Amino acid sequence: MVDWTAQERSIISSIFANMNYDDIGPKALIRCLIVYPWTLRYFKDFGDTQTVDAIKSNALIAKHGKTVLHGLDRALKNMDDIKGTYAELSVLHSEKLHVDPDNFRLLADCLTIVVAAQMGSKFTPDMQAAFQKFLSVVVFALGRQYH
Ligand code: HNI
Repeated sequence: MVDWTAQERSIISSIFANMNYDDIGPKALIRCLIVYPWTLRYFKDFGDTQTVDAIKSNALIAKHGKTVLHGLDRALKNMDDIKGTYAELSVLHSEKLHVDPDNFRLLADCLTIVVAAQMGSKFTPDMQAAFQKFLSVVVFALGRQYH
């Protein structure tokens, strides 16, 4: 069980409250696929992902980016039981999708970078600390089924 301070809870809620999911979700996934091209292997059924431009304009990828970000909502709403919340999603990613769990961290890092770029100087070190702690717990919970 992870302990959250009142300040961490408030920072994490405020970051998500001010987030445009439809913008940030696609940007984070697209960045992940471009920066770490081996992550594309899981998206073979998503149409054209041959070039950077194709990835950027791929509607299925954009839609999936929104799905992933909305997936984080579940953790946000259940911060005291993120592990339990993601038990099923962890099984799906390991047993059905066979996603290498190292990739969760890569996507989480891309999300941090996209949020930082969006927020600029408002993304203070303590905000980054709380946000990355939250994402680390998510990454751990999603990878739990693999351990
Ligand atoms: Ni992920 C499906 C959430 C990381 C590849 N993923 C989902 C779904 C959610 C989700 C929600 C939809 C499940 C359903 O249909 O019931 N994924 C998350 C979250 C993270 C994450 C919260 C981490 C922050 N997924 C990743 C990563 C990869 C990934 C890093 C691969 C690099 N996910 C997939 C694939 C699917 C998927 C592939 C199935 C998509 C489809 O529609 O076929």
